[in-house]
Amino acid sequence: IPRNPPPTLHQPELWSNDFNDFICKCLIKDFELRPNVFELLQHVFIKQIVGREKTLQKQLMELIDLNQQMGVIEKTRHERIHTKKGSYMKSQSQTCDDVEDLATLEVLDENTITEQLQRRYATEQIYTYVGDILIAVNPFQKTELYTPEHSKIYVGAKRTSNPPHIYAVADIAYQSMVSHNTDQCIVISGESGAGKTESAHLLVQQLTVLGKANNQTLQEKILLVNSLVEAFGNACTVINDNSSRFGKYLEMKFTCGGTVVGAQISDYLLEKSRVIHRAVGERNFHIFYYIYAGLAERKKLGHYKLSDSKTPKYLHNENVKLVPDIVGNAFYKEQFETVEQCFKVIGFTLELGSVYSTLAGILNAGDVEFTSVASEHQTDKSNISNMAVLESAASLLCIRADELQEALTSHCVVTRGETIVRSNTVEKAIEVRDAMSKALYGRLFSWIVNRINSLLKLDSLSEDKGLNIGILDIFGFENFKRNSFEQLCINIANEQIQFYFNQHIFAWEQDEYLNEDVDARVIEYEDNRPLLDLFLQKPMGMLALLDEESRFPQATDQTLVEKFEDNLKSKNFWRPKRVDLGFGIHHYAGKVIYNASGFLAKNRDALPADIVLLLRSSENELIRKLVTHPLTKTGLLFTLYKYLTPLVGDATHHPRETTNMKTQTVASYFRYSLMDLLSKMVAGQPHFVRCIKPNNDRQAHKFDREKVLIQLRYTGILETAKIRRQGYSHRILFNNFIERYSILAFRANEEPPMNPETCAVILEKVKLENWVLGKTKVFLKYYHAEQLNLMVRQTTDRIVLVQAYVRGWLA
Ligand code: AD9
Ligand code: MG
Repeated sequence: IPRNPPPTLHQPELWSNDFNDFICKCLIKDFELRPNVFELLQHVFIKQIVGREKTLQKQLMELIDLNQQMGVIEKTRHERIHTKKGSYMKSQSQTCDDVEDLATLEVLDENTITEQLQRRYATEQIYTYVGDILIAVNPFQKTELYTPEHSKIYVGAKRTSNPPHIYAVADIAYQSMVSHNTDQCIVISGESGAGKTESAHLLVQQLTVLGKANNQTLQEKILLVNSLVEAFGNACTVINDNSSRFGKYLEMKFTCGGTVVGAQISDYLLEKSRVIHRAVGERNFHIFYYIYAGLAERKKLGHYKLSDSKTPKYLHNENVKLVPDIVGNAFYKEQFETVEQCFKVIGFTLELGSVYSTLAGILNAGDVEFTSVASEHQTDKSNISNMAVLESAASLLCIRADELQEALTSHCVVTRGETIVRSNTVEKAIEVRDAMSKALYGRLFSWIVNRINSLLKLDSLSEDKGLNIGILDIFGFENFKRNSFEQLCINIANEQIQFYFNQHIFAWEQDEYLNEDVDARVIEYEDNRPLLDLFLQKPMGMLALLDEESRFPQATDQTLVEKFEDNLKSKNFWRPKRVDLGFGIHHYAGKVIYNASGFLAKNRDALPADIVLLLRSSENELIRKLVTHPLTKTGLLFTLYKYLTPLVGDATHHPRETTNMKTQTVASYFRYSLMDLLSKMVAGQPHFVRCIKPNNDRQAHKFDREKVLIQLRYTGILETAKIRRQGYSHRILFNNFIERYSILAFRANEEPPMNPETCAVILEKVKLENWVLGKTKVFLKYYHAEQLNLMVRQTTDRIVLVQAYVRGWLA
């Protein structure tokens, strides 16, 4: 008899009555008692209660039988890790008021949710679930959450057995991809500086662990790609020192067995205008500073015709001095080495020099200056006032200086079949110069992304086989003092993503209830469909109107705004009084006043034909490539547009199909990339990570409730919490349900009929409540699924143990 038998074992009636039954009941019902029961078996039962062994053996054999029928069951125990403070461990940290899933809260209002997030944030628990959505509050400091031990415990673990974590999202997406054989898509959203890009990195990191990249270099490459793309696509802004100035969709490719074999990146809407102009306190793309510092270190500034004393115009900033702010900057030097290393690992070797000279060429071009010269026929002609700089630019771009001069200061017009050369005014010449710089940089960026893609192409598997997990990291909603064309595009993209989110969470949920005759209370939510129609409809949507106006040579930004006012009939659009060229949009996330100044030029994004021709004559192969290939991407899935039609109001064409390169506008390309992005997203099963910025000062331990509340409101988290609680987040086909869970209610040799009644029997047997049977599926609350899975696991665990024990015993 065990020295300290648990209290139940002292109950004499249990001892004297049917002891066998008791043992078996303990084994089956009371998991916690198991160790004691085994001890008991060993010490007492076998020796003393002779004659009853047979019955016991028989019952145990049945269990073994069941076990075998279920195939090999592996016992996986995820060992909890202990952090120094011990606060990380769920069991220690979770007080009764502290929840890891907001959808389980009894009281569900804004205040409670904010309070929960704040309380968790105070103890460095930055992650919280709302049903199956992860909220990540930016800690603004290094945390101990990403150690290899963390990485390990989130592999294949039940979601509730560890605290919420971004690694759990990676795991859920991965397991769901492998077990359901479907593509997955992780959408990360949040405002600038909320932590989207960091989250994307962490996901990629964990996915390479899960995907067991057996090929070390591939794994290395996938992780390196980020730093390379960020050097070219990120910049220091007033909000974030490493702000992504483009949207990124990274697809990790896997074999059907789940081994990672490659990756592909799509980029959206690089903010090219940053090359030529930045708001106060902001900087150009990182790469310019990196090469400046790196080339200086190697004493190669001269080779690339960069000065070590005079700051190029494109890098001007109130408080940046070339020396020592850039040239002497140790961080930039280090980054330069990293970038060069990335280039090499990824497989760019020959082109490095060309990349540097293109960048240096852009910087030099930015310094070309013009003066106005009076002429007999035209009052304002332009001349180049610093020929030496122009020559440097030309030599870096490997074109002829006189031809560059001509292309900048004049243009050809064709009238009545005759080609006439007209001089450019100083303003026009500056415009052409900047257009060239923007175009070169934008195309260089796309080229790098394309090259990366071809180098990360799948190792061993053809494109159409295999599975993928996409990770979307796209700029959040923006509302500045002055909002221009770029903000409009960004906000439309966010509007579209919000719509997708709503569709996923609310509409699809409701649809399923309807189809299955399940009565679920209709949840009210803010439908932003009217806004999408306002922007994207044809021919009267805002982007279509913008395109139409861009085709008229005489149109101005003023006529554009008037056109908007005349045609856009929506309560979400208005013209504010006393704001020249202003118009307002009431976005899902709030009201934004835009200034239409420059809209037409930005939309046309015209690169004069003379410049294109000139660059095509470059002796540098890279530059020739940049201007020869069209900007549009290849290999896109047009067929999906049909699928998208209900999403966006109308199907659109690939711009290249209908318009030639000359007339392709930013708006039409943008519409098209939105479609492309969405087509990829809707094709996979979505997962959402909502990043929250706890304060505007980038400070650790500071939680601004008002600020958080606003973000919760416009990311739809409150509605999400509600619907997750009220709705049925798990729907399982009857057959699947019975296959999975019949073990909980039936014996191994029983074959229950595949019908809804069997499902009800199982659910009743395990005493779950509030489930519903639809026409074809069992509707479960999200916590039901977890309870059921836990019970299955406990049962199988028990069987494994019993089997192991009995094997030894019978032997
Ligand atoms: V933007 O829209 O590209 O301007 P993001 O991408 O949302 O923005 P980012 O991921 O760049 O924000 O995060 C901003 C900064 O917050 C980072 O540079 C880190 O210093 C900080 N951060 C974000 N997430 C974490 C984290 N999980 N742990 C530690 C973090 N620091
Ligand atoms: Mg970012």
